[in-house]
Amino acid sequence: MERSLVLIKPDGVERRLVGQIISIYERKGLNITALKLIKPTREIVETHYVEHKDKPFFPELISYLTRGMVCAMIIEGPNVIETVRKINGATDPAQAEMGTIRGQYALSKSENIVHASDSPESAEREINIWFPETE
Ligand code: FUP
Repeated sequence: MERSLVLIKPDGVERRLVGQIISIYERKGLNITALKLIKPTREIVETHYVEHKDKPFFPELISYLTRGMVCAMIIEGPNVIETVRKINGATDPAQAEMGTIRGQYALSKSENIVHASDSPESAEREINIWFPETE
């Protein structure tokens, strides 16, 4: 059984899409094993996106993620990392298939509504950041 750290970013919470997005993961048959709404600190978000710290879009990315509430989840299931990234769609919503969350609900590459871990190692690192109490 694999785990993924999934975020519904502030645009998703602001637009009241939390329920609809969670139901997509649930209908697929995946299990949500931890869930919380959190207004993340700059430190949490900078640690989460440390791989992008030298990119030109980093300051914008940090202010986007810290501007409001985020719904953080641990999702478990067989092959969950690949499955959730497929459900979320391409990073750039303009490239995302229409059946995906980003394809349906997002317009911009910088505000792309959801995040999901890209490997088991990333998942464990990100779960430690967002759910330190579960470790
Ligand atoms: P993903 O793994 O799909 O979340 O995508 P990345 O790790 O490549 O990007 C992380 C976040 O950085 C994206 F969700 C949005 C932001 N980003 C930009 O704002 N501009 C870019 O050109 C690429 C990423």
